[in-house]
Amino acid sequence: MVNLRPASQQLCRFLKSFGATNSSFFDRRNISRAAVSTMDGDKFSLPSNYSAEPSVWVEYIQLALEHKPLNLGQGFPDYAPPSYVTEALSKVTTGDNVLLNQYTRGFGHPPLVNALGKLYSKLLNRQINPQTEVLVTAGAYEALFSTIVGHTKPGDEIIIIEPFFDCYEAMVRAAHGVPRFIPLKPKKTSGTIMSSDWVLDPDELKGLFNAKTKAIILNTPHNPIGKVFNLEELKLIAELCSKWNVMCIADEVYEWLVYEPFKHIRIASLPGMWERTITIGSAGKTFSVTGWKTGWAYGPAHLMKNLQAVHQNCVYTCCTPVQEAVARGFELEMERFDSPECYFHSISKELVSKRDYMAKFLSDVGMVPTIPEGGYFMIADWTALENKVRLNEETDKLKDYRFTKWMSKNVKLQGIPPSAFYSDPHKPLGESYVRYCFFKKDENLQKAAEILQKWKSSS
Ligand code: IK2
Repeated sequence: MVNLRPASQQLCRFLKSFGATNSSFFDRRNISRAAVSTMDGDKFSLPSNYSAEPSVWVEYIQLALEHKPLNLGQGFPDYAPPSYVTEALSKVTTGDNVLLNQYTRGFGHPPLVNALGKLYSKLLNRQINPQTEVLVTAGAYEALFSTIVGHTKPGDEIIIIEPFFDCYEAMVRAAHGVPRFIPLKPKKTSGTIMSSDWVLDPDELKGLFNAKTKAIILNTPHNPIGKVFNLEELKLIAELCSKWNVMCIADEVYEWLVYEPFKHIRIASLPGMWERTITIGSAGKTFSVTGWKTGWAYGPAHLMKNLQAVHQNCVYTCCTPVQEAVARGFELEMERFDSPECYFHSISKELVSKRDYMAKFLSDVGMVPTIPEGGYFMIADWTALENKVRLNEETDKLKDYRFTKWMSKNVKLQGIPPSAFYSDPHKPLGESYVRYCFFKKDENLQKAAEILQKWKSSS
């Protein structure tokens, strides 16, 4: 038997090697009482457009550190990324061109914006200007931030499709915007459920658009459902955006993670949509190097200039060697784009068997998974197992938080509670589910299957 080292233990060791302890990084008890007594009161309280609540990521990384479960929570692979990108990074930092270790152009390192411009010009069948229509950011996170903050005036309404990557709402509120939510709902709850079974009610969507609507945030392929929006769904969104003069913020970080026969359609490629769409991508997701935190946004210059204004006064310029290595990665992939070796095509082939393996082991223990058509997450309804979980041992209000915490501590398998991806009034819609990431070593997925089987058959 192979010596299995759960991903969470690797993460713990990794974080501890930098001095992280098992106590909360955000432990307010550590703040000196003397400091509090002279600086308390409203003057230094957090501005009301920010929330002091730790995000689900902060909370669940801490949970993993403390209880050392097999961690299928956060979205990253637990094995090595393609060697050509990591080798490129080490060559860049030690090579002859020492200036590659210094600041580069603020709106994006020239080789990277040129590579992105070339790639998306081909994919969108239009000439994209790398100087004015592409911006490199500190992860897709910063691309989202620069887009939302750069385009939201107080009172502007932003439509967010639920469940949603949790920072969307926080960023809209930070910009004094008003989030308007619409949930994807499953058409069925038993049998084989595909992510395409999760749909928007077209009338509900139409009813959200009005004169105050500034933007809609569209995430396809979707986290956490794995839905790949189809042409008909995208056409409706496009039609409403044109009718109400609304921009579309297209979060497409999983653009290369799509399982056959499904196809990712870039909404910016639909008639009339280039002019009103900012599309966001991530090197972390594209090359499986999430720790590199490099992303981008592209779109028409008249929309991009607002993002540049936010970026130049916040981040200004991103890590030069990482940008150079990512650019080299793109150059290689563009050369072999039409071959099956191209990572953009081979990655989904590699992941589909992991997806199917996870769907089977979750079903075998009585959970009801939604089979994703894209991305690397799977949600599953766990409520048939409720009688095996001592939910009353956990204090959280929401059941999926209680389920995932209890499982992490007692069964040693960690997932993410999907209610974190809903607005407050709609959180109950996520309570019956858990989200697992299947971009993990086969032996760790096998270990997860064994953990669940053993737990299921225990009395
Ligand atoms: N947009 C979406 C939809 C994402 O999923 C992510 C990364 N999320 O990964 C964490 C998880 O869900 O477990 C981002 C944006 C941010 O991407 P980046 O890492 O490039 O900032």
